[in-house]
This record gives sequence, structure tokens and C-alpha cells, in this order.
Amino acid sequence: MALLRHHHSSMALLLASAAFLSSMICPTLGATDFIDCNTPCNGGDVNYELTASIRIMDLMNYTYKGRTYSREGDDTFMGPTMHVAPGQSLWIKFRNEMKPDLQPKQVEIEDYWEMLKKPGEKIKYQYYKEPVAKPELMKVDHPNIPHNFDSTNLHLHGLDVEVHMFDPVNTHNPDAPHISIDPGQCYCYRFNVPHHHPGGLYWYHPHLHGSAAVQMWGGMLGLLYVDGPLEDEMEAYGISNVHEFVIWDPALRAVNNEPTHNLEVDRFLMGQTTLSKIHPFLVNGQYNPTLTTAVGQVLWLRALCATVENENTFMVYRQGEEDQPWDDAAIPFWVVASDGVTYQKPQRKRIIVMAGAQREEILLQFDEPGTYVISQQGIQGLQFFDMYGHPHDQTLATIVVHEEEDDKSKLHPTKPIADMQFTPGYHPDEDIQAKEITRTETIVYSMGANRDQAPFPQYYVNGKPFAPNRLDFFAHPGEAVEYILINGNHNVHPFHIHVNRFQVQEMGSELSTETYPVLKHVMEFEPSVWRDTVVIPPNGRARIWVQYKNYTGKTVFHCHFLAHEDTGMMSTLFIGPPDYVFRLEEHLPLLMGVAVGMMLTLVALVVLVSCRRGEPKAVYEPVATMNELKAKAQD
Ligand SMILES: [Cu+2]
Repeated sequence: MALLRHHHSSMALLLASAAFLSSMICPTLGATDFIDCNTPCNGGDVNYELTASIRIMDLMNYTYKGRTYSREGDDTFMGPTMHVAPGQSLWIKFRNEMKPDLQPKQVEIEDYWEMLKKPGEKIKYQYYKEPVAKPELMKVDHPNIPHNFDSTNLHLHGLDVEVHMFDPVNTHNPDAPHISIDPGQCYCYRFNVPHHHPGGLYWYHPHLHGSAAVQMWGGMLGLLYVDGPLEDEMEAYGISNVHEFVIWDPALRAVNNEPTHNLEVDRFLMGQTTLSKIHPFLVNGQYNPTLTTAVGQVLWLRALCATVENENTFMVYRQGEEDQPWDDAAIPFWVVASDGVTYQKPQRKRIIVMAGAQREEILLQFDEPGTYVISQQGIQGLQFFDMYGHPHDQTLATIVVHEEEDDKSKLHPTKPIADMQFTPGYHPDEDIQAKEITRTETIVYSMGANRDQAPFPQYYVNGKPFAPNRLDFFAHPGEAVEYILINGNHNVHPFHIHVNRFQVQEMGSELSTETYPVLKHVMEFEPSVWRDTVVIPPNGRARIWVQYKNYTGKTVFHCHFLAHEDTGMMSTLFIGPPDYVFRLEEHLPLLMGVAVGMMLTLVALVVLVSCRRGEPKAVYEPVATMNELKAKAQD
């Protein structure tokens, strides 16, 4: 519209006609899934209502105020657990009742400038550029400064459903805007879960660029189960001691500003990361909860790593042996599913590394009674900013293992875990084959530390921060693509691709696993395992094969440390052919050419007509005079 104001009125008319014409050509342009909040949104096989609001809640021994999906009276900080079966439609009426009265507020450019002018002890980057003399001189990348903290949207993480980052859901309009649900607004999400969808543990969280991290730090997340055979098969094996295990690194605003519990979000955090925070990881919203089992009984943990900006190691020790070398003291366990996809056979592990968004279904079995701890250890040197006091060597949960019951059969599984078999989420035939790969693309995740720029630090994909109006990557439905994911930094970036899963083919790092022992486990992978999120090792790479299977349209991939995503580490991905959209600016030269041509033609016509009007005067007047003369002569 800005264009119109600068042009002559006849040109404006022409452009307005063109815009009208384009809206006729492209009927999807005006489509939206925003609804009036009184309008029902319940036409699915399964229907949920989800509300984002600001609530005062109890967490551990503290009372805090936070952005949340939970409701008054809930005994959890998380949103409602959702269930859906393959083949069902899932409708979610999403309501934003957040009020913009909560910290943190967006960081001002002056704040960045003050911080970068005199970097404090805690800012220890390798700087690229010097600070500038005054805030006005800073280079500011507005879309990538975390902002708009009370607007939100919804992402079903890991689900193979319609693309849903842009409005409306399933949009193929390359210009479609991010779904941004403001306070007071409602949105009707309509999904169709395919018949062949793997059953397992999925989850949902906000995903509006600029506010996703702050909202997740506040606890906006929830679990979503796609029903499958796993629960029944576990039950058939006699496994019934099951717990959700949601790992979360909160940063919450304390109501009373209690200095002791580290729940206050500080101003740096709003713009970037948890630089100065030492916060404990919580499990299911609790600090070091206790789980109980008995000798021989299987403890099934359905683990989600819902950390905003931390990786997390999962190891089990007899209490007091946490300081022993891992390989000696860590107690083996079994993993039966990753990222919602069940394996055919359990895999034995001593340590797993999980980063933001990853899920693992874990089976534990103890031979001796006693007290055990689930610990995350030894991530020094690789954790993001861990050198500034991030949690490591901390206990996630305690497990009390009782003596065996007299009636063994009551608690023991029907067979050893090693011999168990499960219905795999994907059939082995579905593994991506090398011959199916149509092309290879390289995707580099890196950071900048230019002190003349906001946001700081800068987060890049292939050297560029996220741009809302740019399409970055394209894929065709059905094709398999190889991505070589490169991490240029000395920390991890978990890579997540929406809608489609992938298989990891290779992982590597230039760092030494002797210097960084945990790196060995960061780089463990099985090509047969399907993932939706993979950790790109520090100063390393992950080579993955993606198959674009069911859904097409406009979506994204990004770093699942949401603080990095909010600050620029995201790309737009278009699957399939975009709808044709008439873009005025692309056609302006042609339109102007046509307009000039029409005007020239008009001028020529006017000249011609006026010439013709002149001619009779020149030609006939003498004749008329002649006639007059004749007439006079005949008189
Ligand atoms: Cu990252």
C-alpha cells in the first residue's frame, strides 16, 4: 500500500486494479483459521481446548507467576495431556488469555548497547566487531530481537501432520504470515493424523518467532500421545510402573523476588540466553523427585527433554557413586523408542545425551535394593555457557529400589528386557535408501559476536539470520534429501525439522572425545532410528536423510534451543509447489511499461484525431469557398 501513496492517481487506480485482480487469481490470500472466540472449533474426532494465560502457581516450595497452559486448580505446570489415534482428526481451539503485564519485557537497543559497550565478566565471547559510540549507530536486526512475549501460537512437535507455522494451517501461500495469536484472540487448529502415523510420545509448545523461548521458560508445554501398540505390549510384558519424565530448565519470574531460588528472568535473558542463571533442571516441575520400584521390576520412563537452552545427559548411579568414572559406575538401561518412534528391539545404553525436544522411552531394572540417582554429568566444556555456572553434575531424580516382593511374578516382567520385541513405529522397509537421495544440501549453523549489532550474539543459518519474508529451502513431495548439518560453534545446536522425520547417517566433530568424553555419546546414533531432532555436535557435523512424505506447504526448520531460534537460527522450508501469488513489485516494470505504452498510444491518438479534425478545415474550406463562389456565380 505504501507504493500507492507515492504515485499519481491514475497509476494508483491501475495498481489497485492489479491488486484486485491478484486477489481474484489467488483466493487463498485472505484465508485464515482465526475465529471469533464464541465460535466453536470442535468438529474433529478428538477436540481439545487450550488456553494460554498468566497464572500464579506453586513450583517446588515457591510461588511464581508465569505464562502457562495450565489452568486454575491443575496440579501441574504443564498443559493438558492430549491423546489422538492414527487416522483421527484433531481439532484444538486455542485461546490466548495472556495479559501484557508480566516481565520480562523486550530488551531495548539501549540495553544491548550498554551491555556491549562494557562487557561484564559473564560475557566472554570471542568478539568480532567493536562496540559503536552510541545506540543509534548499532546495526539492528529487528525481526530477530526477542519480542512480542504475550502473543503466541501452537506447534505439535514431531507430528506428521499439516504444516502449521503459518496462517492458515496447511497453507501453500509463500507469503503466508506466521500465526501470531494476540491476547484476546482465538485460533481453530484442524489437523489430520495419518493412518500410518507411529504411535508414541510427542508434545506441544509455542513457536512464535521472538517469543517461543520466553514462553517455554515460563512452562508453556504439554504432552501429546499418539496411541499405538506400545502401551498394550508393555502391559503384556508385565510393565506397569510407568512415569512421565519431563526435563525442563525453567526461568520464571518470582512473585516476591525471592533471591534464593533463581527463578527471576534477568534482562540479558530476554534478548538472548540464560547467561547468568544457575537454575536447577526440574523433572515434572519438581526438583529431584523420588520414584520407587522394586528389585526385578521394570521402571518405564517416558522422557521428554523440554529444555529451552540446555542439553542433558541421562545416567543412573547407585547413590554416592556419581563421582566414579561413567563406564564403571553407570548402570545400564534400555531405550525402546526415540522421538515417538518405537524400535523393534530395545537398545542397551549407559548414557544418553538429550537436547531440547528429544524424547526417549527408557526401561530401568535393578538387581539390588537401595537408593539410586538419575544424574546429568560431565557436560563441562560443551554445554552452552556452562562455564558460567550452568548446572552440571546435578541430580534429576532419585529412585528408591525396594526389596523384592515375596510374590515375584507380581512385579517381574514376563521375559528379560533384552528378549522383548515391540511393533516398530516404522517398518524396516521404510528406511531411506541411498539410491533414493535426490540431492545434498549443506546447512551451517553458526553464531556471530559482533558488538556493534543487536541482537547479541547473532545466530545464523548459512551465514544469514532468519528473515520472515524469505523462502530459504525447497523440497518436493516424495523426494529424499541429504542434509549435511554443520555446527561452527563450540556448543551444541539441536536441529529440528517440522512435519518430516529423518535418519542420521553420520556424526563427527573435530573436537577430541578424550578432552570431552561426553562428546562420544553426543555422537552415538543408529541409522535405523527415526528422529525429528538431532544434536549437531560442537565443531562438528551430522549427516541426515529426510524423506518428504505426506504433507506439503510452508514450514520451517530450526535450532531447538528456542532462544537461538528466536534470535535468528531458523529457516523457511517450502515443500511442494507454492501457490501462485501476484506480487506487485515483481510486475511493476511490466505494468509501468504497459501504462506508459497506453499513455503514448493515447497521446498518438489525440494527436491523430486533432490532426484529422484540422484537415477538413484546410481541405474543405477552399471547397466551401469554391461552392460559395459557384453559388454566387449561379446567382
Ligand atoms: Cu542453537
